[in-house]
Amino acid sequence: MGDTIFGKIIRREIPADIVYEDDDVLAFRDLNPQAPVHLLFVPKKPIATLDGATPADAELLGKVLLAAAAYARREGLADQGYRTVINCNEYGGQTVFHLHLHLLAGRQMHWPPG
Ligand code: DGP
Repeated sequence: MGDTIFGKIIRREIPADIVYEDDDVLAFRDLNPQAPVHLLFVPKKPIATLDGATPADAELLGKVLLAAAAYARREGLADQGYRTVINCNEYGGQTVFHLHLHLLAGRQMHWPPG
């Protein structure tokens, strides 16, 4: 799997509204928000899909999840609550093949998702 738009954002080749960064994780606002807060947390290492993740990625995936949870707590989103989503491949609705965690907040979520 080649480079993606998220690789370009990570390398600052194209702009994004970045809200968080550490050595392993970048987070920025989704271009097409589905909630008042809609962020994407991405590992800087380009894993294409969750299906392509390996045990060697366990720590990194944990860092992505914990970065999102810490952000939500810091920004006061955790008490009301929020949703995290990882879409995988075609039926999962994945369109960008650089693994990313959606963080959606600021409105009531519904179940099941579409
Ligand atoms: P997914 O469908 O799970 O692969 O989610 C991809 C998301 O990425 C989708 O919600 C729209 C967002 N997106 C696509 N291109 C860009 C971009 O160039 N910049 C930003 N910030 N978000 C993008």
